[in-house]
Amino acid sequence: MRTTRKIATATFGAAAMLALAAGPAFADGSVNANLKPVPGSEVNGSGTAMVSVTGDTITVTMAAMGLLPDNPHAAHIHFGADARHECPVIGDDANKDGHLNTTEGGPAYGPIVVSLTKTGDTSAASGLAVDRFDTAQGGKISYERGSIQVAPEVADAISKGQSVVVIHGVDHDHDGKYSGDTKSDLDPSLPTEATDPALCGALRAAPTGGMATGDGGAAGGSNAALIAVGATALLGAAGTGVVAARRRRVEA
Ligand SMILES: [Cu+2]
Repeated sequence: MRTTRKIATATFGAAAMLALAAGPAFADGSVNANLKPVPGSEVNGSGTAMVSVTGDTITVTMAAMGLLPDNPHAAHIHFGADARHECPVIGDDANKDGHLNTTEGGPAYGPIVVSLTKTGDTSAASGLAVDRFDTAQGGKISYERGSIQVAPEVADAISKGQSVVVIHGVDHDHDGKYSGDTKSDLDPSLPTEATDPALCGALRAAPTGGMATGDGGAAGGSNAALIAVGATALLGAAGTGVVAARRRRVEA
């Protein structure tokens, strides 16, 4: 693993220059996000997410804690061309009830473009496929899924740092379950607690300084290694090496 990482890191400088030279048409790359509580959610949690883009496929790694335990948490990548490409602020609380529902966050992060399900379909159609999302045992989510097919414009938006990760499911009344009289804006058969955004983070390109040192910042060691592997993917021609490096990382 150590060897792999050194090689990958060493390749990065060249990859970065290549990406700069190639300009915006060069879409592959990696972005990451610090997940923070959505204002008004009363969630005391945090997390990180990382997405690497290769052509029209993405690999997503996500970890979060402080969520309502043992209940399904829908999680998505959101993007809208007209959105602010950010997490919502309390000023987005259109009905002034002190909480943000998913729709109220729309102007900030746009509609669902990828459903971070554990199995099966990952399109927006699976946005509320509660039986296929993580149930956050102990309030924690640890998620990794590769080979997720996305539309070309979505891959492009993610690479450009315009997409946002949102984990849903809150517990405003602190009764340990999704409940309450207010219905979900997404599915009136569910309480709004089941779908209100809990944690959010805008997926941005990783700062180069954090990758060079491999420590400090929010990325942390293993993320830095993943980012370096993603950067190696920029080299296109080094395709076989990338596959080998990815395998090694998964085994590590
Ligand atoms: Cu969402």
